Amino acid sequence: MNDIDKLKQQHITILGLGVTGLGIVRFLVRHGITPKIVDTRAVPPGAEWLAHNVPECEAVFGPLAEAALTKTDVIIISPGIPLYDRYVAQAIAGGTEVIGDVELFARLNHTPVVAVTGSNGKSTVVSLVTEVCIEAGLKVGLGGNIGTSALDLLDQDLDLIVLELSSFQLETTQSLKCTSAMILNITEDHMDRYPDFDAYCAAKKRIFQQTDLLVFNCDDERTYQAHERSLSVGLKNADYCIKNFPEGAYFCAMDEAFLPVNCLSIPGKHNQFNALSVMALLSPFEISKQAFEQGFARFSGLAHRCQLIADVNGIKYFNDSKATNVGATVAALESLADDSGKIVLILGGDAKGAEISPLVAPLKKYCRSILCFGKDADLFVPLHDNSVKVSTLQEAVLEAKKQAIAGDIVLLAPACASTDMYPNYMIRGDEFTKLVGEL
Ligand code: UMA
Ligand code: ADP
Repeated sequence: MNDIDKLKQQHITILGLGVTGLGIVRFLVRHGITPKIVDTRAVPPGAEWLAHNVPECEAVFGPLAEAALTKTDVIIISPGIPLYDRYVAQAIAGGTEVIGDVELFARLNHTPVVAVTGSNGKSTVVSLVTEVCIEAGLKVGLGGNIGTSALDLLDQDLDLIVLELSSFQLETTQSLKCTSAMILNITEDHMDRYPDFDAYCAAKKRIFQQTDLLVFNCDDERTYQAHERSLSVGLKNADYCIKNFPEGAYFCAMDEAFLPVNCLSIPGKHNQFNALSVMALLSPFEISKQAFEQGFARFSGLAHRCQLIADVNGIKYFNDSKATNVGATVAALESLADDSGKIVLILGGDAKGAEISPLVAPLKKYCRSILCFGKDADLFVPLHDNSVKVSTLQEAVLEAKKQAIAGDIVLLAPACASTDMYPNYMIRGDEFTKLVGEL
């Protein structure tokens, strides 16, 4: 009996009706399975779609009670809900199997997979992998945490599937077989979800459970696991690294110069690391140098990631609203700063319980001043001699204009999630762009 036939004989509950839940409903319904749907929100994002398209599904919305998750064989859980949730834990203890959408995908998939996790850079790396594959003429599908349900890729005719995986998704995944997989880096994030940093790292390591080629960051030992086939990536001294030659700096693979670094359009050292990661991840596939060169040149970066949005009177404004943790903010400061003390940094929001001390040295070195807003503004204020607390992003932008002088950079890289004040980081970044446009 194949996995779909097995599912047809089981009682299935989908827990969560956001992007993931909807992907699961669509997939199951396509295969003739009618699941029960549960979400703790009174009106989850997918409620209207469900009522219009699959009204026959039993749906229970509102605070979870014991009854909602009992008498079910399998719960397919969304990543926003932790396994330690009281009612989920009770179901597991009672013998119910709990899996994620990526696990269901993995059980059914036969297409080669390249998978990427890490605290920062996932979306950029998987997008660049995809861009290079398209240049190489491959039929490639991109999904996972980047926003498309992995299950939506299953019924397509593809040569390769590229998955961005979050630690939340990996917690409920065990059957994923990857041709190559990488943990880009691990710095503190989501400390409001995990009991400690080790638990967060352990969730990320699950990406390597059945991987043929393991790729790791040579400067971050937590990204490594002993394995018979592995490749290291780093700016220096790695299997994939940058070397200087008389004619300039080159991306190198196993000591061989491959492409000049200046063929990459996206700026900053962290993006050079990302490009090297793409080369290592795609090494099992036969992809021409020309495809890499064109992909690297054409990819102009994703919005809200260290994006130059304006130059007003010699002051450059960068939107890095996707810097939702400390590691990303440090990377932005290190990438953008040519000289010390020329950055006016806007930060704050929901710090998600993170340890913020790694910001102290880079803030001191690179920032003229810091403007702090949002729920955790008071955490950041003491980190710099010249800090100002503001109540809105608008106030922050006006204050930044006063403080910055020609040649400076004003950078929104909040080191925090946006959800205390905005629906998501994109809307925060869009508002910043609009406010800067009004200066
Ligand atoms: N929620 C409830 N009750 C429920 C179900 C969810 O309150 O019954 C809450 C969650 O706690 C969370 C929110 O609703 O705050 C969304 O949760 P979800 O699991 O329904 O999320 P989806 O809409 O399915 O989106 C998820 C990922 N979201 C999370 O992991 C929180 C999306 O990543 C991802 O793009 C999508 O699946 C497709 O794979 C977002 C994200 O923030 C962008 N990811 C985190 C990150 O990148 O740092 C991990
Ligand atoms: P993710 O999907 O992991 O959140 P993104 O590519 O969306 O990654 O980038 C998120 C943030 O991390 C942005 O602020 C970006 O500038 C920064 N970033 C990108 N690549 C790296 C990297 N290799 N190391 C550290 N920070 C990075």
